[in-house]
Amino acid sequence: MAGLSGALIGCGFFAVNQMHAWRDIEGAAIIAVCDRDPERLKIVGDQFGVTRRYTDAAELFAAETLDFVDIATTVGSHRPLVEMAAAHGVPVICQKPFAPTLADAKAMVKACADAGVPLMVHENFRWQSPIQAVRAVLDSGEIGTPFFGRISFRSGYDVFSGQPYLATGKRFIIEDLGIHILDIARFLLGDVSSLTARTKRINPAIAGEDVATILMDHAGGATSVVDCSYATKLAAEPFPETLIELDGSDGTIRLAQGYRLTVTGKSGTRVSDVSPRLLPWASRPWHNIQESVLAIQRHWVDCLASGQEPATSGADNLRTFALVEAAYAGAASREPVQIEALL
Ligand code: NAD
Ligand code: 89V
Repeated sequence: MAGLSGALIGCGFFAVNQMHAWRDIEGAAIIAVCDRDPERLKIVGDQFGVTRRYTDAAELFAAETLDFVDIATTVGSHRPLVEMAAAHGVPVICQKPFAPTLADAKAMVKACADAGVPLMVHENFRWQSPIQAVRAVLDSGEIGTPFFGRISFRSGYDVFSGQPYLATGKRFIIEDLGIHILDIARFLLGDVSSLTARTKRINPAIAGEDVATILMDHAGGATSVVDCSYATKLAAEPFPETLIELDGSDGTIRLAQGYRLTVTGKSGTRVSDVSPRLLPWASRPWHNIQESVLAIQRHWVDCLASGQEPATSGADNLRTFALVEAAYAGAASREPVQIEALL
C-alpha cells in the first residue's frame, strides 16, 4: 500500500502518544502538525521531526494534500474541525468525547456521511489488549450467554495535573472517563435499551461529578453495572485499569487488578496474565492506554485500505455518546432513560 499522508491537529498532552504510535505504523505518516498554541506546535514538531507546521487549521487544509487528519484537540473544537475536514473531503479521526452534545455529534456524523468521508472516533479503551482478551473469551462461547456484567473503574489517581481542564468542566467523570467504560459495556454486551444513573462529587476542588453508578438493560437481555470513581483511595492504585466481571449461562469471566484474567467455563478454570506490552515509548501506568492508541490507529489504516467501516465509527459512537447524555439526564431526574428515544 502506498503510504498515507496525515496531519495532526492539537499537539497537547495526549497527542504525543498518538504521534509515537503513528511513527510505529507502516503505511501512514504524519506530514504536518497544527496547534493554535505556537509553543505546543514547536514542542511536538521538534520532537517528531515534522517541519510543516500551522497555527490555523483552515490554513493546513488549504495548503496540504491529505489522506487523513487526526484531531486531538479538546471537545470544544471537535465539531468545527470535523466539519472542516468533511468540507475538504479528508477522512477524519476525532478524539473522544466526540462532541459537547449528542445533537452536535449527529451533525458531525451527517457532515462526514454527506461528504462521503470515513470518520472514526478515537475511542481506544475497547482496543486495550486485556479488554480484547475478555471479548475473545466471550466470542469462544466458553461461558455461554452472558446475563450480567460489571465494568468498573475506581481510582484515586490525580488526573488533574496532566489534564487541568478536567477539574473545571460542569461535567467530568461520565463525559471524560465513563464514556470509555460505557463503550466497553457496549463492546462486550451489546447495545443498551435503558439506563438508570446516580452521580456524586466527592472532591470539593473540582466542578463536575467524580463518581457515577449506572445500571443498564442491554437489548440482548443482559444487565450491567458501570461504576466509575476518581474519589476511591485504595492500598494499590489500579489506574488506569478497567476491571470486569461477566456471568454467563455456562461460566464466568473476571478481569482483576494486575491484569489477571480468570475464566471458569465449559472446560474448567483457567487463570492467565493479560498484561499489556510496555512499548518502547510507553511509561507505566499509562502503557495500557498507550498500547491501545497504537492498536486503534493501526485499525484506522487497515480500514482506509480495505474500505471497511471502523469499529468505533462516528455512527457507532453515537450509541455510546447517547449513554453519556442518558446518564446525565437520568442522574438529574432520578428516572430511567430510554436510549432509542435519543437516537
Ligand atoms: P490538551 O489541552 O493538552 O491539548 C489540546 C491541544 O489542542 C492544545 O495544545 C490546544 O492548543 C490545541 N487546540 C485546541 N483547539 C484547537 C484548534 N481549534 N486548532 C488547533 N489547535 C487547537 O488536551 P489533551 O489532554 O491532550 O486532550 C485532548 C483530547 O484527547 C481530549 O478530547 C481528551 O478527552 C482526549 N484524551 C483521550 C484519551 C484517551 O485515552 N483516548 C486520554 C487523554 C485525553
Ligand atoms: O482516557 C482518557 O480520556 C483520560 C483519562 C484516562 C485520564 O480519563 O482523560
